[in-house]
Amino acid sequence: MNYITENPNAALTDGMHLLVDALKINGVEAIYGVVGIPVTDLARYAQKAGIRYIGFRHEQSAGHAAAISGYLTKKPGICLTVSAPGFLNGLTALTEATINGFPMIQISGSSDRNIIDLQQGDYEGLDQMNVAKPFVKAAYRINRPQDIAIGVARAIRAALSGRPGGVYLDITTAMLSTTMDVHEAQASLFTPVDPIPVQIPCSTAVKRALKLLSGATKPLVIIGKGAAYSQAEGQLKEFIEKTGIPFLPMSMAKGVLPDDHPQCAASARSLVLGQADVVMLVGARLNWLLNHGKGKKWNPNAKFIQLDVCAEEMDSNRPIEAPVVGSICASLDMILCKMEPFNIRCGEAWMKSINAVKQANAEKMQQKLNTPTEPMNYFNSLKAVSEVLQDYKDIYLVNEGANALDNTRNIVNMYHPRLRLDTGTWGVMGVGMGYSIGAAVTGGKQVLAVEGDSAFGFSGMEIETICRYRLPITVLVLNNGGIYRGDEKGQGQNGDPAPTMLMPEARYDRLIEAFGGMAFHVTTPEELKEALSAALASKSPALINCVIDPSVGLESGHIGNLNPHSTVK
Ligand code: OXT
Ligand code: ADP
Ligand code: MG
Repeated sequence: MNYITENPNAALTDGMHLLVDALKINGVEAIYGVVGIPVTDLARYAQKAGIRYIGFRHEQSAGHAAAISGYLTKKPGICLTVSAPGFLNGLTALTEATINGFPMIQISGSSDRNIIDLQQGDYEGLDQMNVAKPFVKAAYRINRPQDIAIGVARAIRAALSGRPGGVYLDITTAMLSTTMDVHEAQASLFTPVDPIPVQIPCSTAVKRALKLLSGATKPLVIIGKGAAYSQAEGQLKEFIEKTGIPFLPMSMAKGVLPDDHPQCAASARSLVLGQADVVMLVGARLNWLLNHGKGKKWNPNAKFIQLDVCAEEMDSNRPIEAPVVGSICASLDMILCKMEPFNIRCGEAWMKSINAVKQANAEKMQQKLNTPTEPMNYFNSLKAVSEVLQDYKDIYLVNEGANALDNTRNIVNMYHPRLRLDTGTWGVMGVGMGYSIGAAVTGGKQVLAVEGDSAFGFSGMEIETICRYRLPITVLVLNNGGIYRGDEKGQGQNGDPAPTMLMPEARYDRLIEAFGGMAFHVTTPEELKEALSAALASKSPALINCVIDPSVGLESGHIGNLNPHSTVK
């Protein structure tokens, strides 16, 4: 329902109502934010107009919720913030969305331009648009209500087209209260046509890639979260199964094809990176997560094919022998269509050597999973989690921490696309509750968030948000009492705890009790299984405090080599 239908006799509307109408006709279903001057009424009007408003305790979590909603739906997630401090609180998430390639729009109220520009000390005064610019894909300001429709359309296009990303949309207090003729206002509204234009790759580029692949003896496909975002699972399945080529999923791409697929090489990672002679990247960048495509992890003679919508990504870290610039689905469609004459078929010997390593690593892993310890460690606790999840293969798994992240990624298999939501390209802590809330609201499925105790602390107050909206989210805090581990002794003279220390005896379960959610405190795998089963069956807010041995975590998890004084480079 828009302003005219709701107020048939009104001659005028204003910026605030018109913005709600513009969001509504552009299909915005939810806004994630924190209200205050000057956007409180905006949230009220949006709610009244049928847009779901989810109010958070901190803008960063609201931003993460919007970002993940964008990733899951290919529609920009919307975050609403107040001026200056609220804007800045949301900016980390907006930047994170840009780095990850998730479409998101942060709409922020801003104070009086005349006072800000002369630095005369306005209430929450900050030159927000210019502050945002270096961190986002695009930043726009709407100064007049008659520009709202265009401003929103520009924000949507910028967020969605090419490589998706974060867009900042500045709305001034003055604009929100400026009136205009209601009929002219309604007539200005529109929805942008084809905001994600399909980019068809050049057929020469596709043939070049197929020729390279046809000469490979040890081919490898690396599937990244760009492929997950593109919803390319159908084409990828066909390509992988027709060619017999092994695939390595990046963290958030786990489940694009199921982890138990016979061609999945996740548990033979070092082998495939070290030996593959032709590597086809599908929506994955050669950034730090792939050692920039060089160094001792990689076969120095490997040649690369890269499928990406972003032309300047090619050669960003090393030469790409066969760049295929285009939308992933369109590129894979063309590859499937043109591949027959190239007769691409992965040799048996390559798959056999991969299978041998997979089996050896699986046996090593089984041994760790099956070794009981007291207190629990990451392996026996996550084995319990993985067993319970066999009955919940279709729920979101949000995951952050260091050891809590790396071990969950390797122990808990994913079976469906876009269900694993984690720290992503930046390795950032604090996404946990925002992602959980955004996924639950957007996807309508229940969520399990597996959190390190430090990671949880970054957004823990959103437990109240989860309880307020009665969302089906279970938070499992793997509590080892610290960042990486919880047994370090402080080295100062005054008895202060070590920099990595948190409180090992902390009872995170008591937090959720304060808001009426289900609380569990567990110390054995059996208790964990029971608690997790009950929590997931309830489909209501729950938190499990799971006591992990403080001495078992690795410094920085699997990326300890990145520490300046690490000896494992
Ligand atoms: O082939 P090989 O032999 O090599 O074996 C590999 C696989 O084949 C094999 N494997 C398997 N074997 C058997 N079975 C299965 N299923 C299987 N699967 C795999 O296992 C090995 C390893 O495989 P993997 O993991 O795939 O490979 P590898 O080499 O590890 O992969 C490399 C990476 C880089 C791709 C991968 O590790 C990865 O994706 N890593 C992401 C790392 C990351 O982003 N970490 C988060 C950041 S850490 C740090 O920065 C933290 N901070 C600082 C901070 C941050 N981040 N943000 C902000 C805002 N402020 C501060 C903080 C505060 S973490 C952190 C909190 C930590 O404390 P918590 O309490 O929260 O957490 P705990 O650590 O639990 O205490
Ligand atoms: P991962 O961390 O899983 O390796 P990255 O975020 O590094 O994945 O890479 C994702 C890549 O996917 C980005 O380079 C981005 O440009 C690309 N991408 C995203 N959406 C599409 C799309 N629809 N078509 C083609 N490429 C895409
Ligand atoms: Mg910890």
